[in-house]
Amino acid sequence: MLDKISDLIKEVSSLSVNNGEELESFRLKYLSKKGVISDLFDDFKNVAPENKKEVGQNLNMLKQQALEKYNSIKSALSAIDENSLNTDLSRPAFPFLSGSRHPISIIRNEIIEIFMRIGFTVSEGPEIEDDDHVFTRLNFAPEHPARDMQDTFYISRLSPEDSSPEDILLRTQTSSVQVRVMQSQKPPIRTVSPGRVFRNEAISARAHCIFHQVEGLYIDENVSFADLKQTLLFFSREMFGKETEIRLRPSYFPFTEPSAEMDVSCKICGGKGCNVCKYTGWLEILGCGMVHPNVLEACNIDSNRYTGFAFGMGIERLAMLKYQVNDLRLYFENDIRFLDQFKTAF
Ligand code: 2U9
Repeated sequence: MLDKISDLIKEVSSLSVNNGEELESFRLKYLSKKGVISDLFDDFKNVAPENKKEVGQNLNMLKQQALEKYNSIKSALSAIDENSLNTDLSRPAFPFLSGSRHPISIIRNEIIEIFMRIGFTVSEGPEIEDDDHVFTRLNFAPEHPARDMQDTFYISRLSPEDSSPEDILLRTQTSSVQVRVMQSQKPPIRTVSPGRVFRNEAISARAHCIFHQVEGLYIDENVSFADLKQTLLFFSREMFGKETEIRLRPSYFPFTEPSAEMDVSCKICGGKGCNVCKYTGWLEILGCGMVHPNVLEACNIDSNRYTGFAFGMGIERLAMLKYQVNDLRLYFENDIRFLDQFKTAF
């Protein structure tokens, strides 16, 4: 009997059980009432008394070993069962909600990156400004209509009728940042200033009281109008494609002289005329000019030694042209259904 028990111990330990069915066969063969171990216990009464102790110990060892093997395989198989429930490949995927860049940020970054490639730095400044940096040093006459309360949001104004350089207001253009750059740095200066600006306008599909600009400034010795034209041609071709043409039309701004407005050839119709370019073949995208000597002097830069060019563009206008979304309000409402459509852009 001892030999039989020791054979069974070896058999139980080497037996491989891989699934529930095999485990049940194992239980029936070794552990059930009609199993081999139970038979051995029945035969135990026939063992000679002097062998009872040794046979009994071995028999108990066999039973214990079979039980432990059964229990450990049972719990391992039920863990596999639970795991396979968790990795049900037919279950719908967990929805990971990813954000997207705002269209205004996408266009702003594109503009900044193009100018950075040709040596422009990025400068930022306060949205709450004083009259001195927004108007006076930019050569706005004291009675200029832009200073009017109907056009500018004032935070504090010494007199409702007259403007004063100490008046505090929301900046109407980011050139105020560049005034600060000129006051604190010596030429050569090559910088773009992106940011929010504020104008006292009724909100509609075509106008908003907040919008975004990128303004550029380049000051050095011998900077000419030809430099301005070539820089803007480079920018336009990087932004709108290498076939793009530009044209400059004379204009007027207090801070530049001469001043111009720049159009790019319409990318949609290739200049032939369509409803986007209103059948002109051209789209107006920015204003520009040579920095007025009065502005250089007001910012402590010698206008006999240095010249410079400047330009400014509204980002919403570029976004409207690029994405053909012509209601300005959509750019400010942050409706997820609108923003989601810019997921593939970055
Ligand atoms: C300094 C001096 C001059 C920046 C310039 C424009 C022309 C211009 C408009 C475009 C559409 C504003 O957003 S908009 O309404 N801007 O036409 N901006 S030149 O001139 C400067 C800048 C800084 C020190």
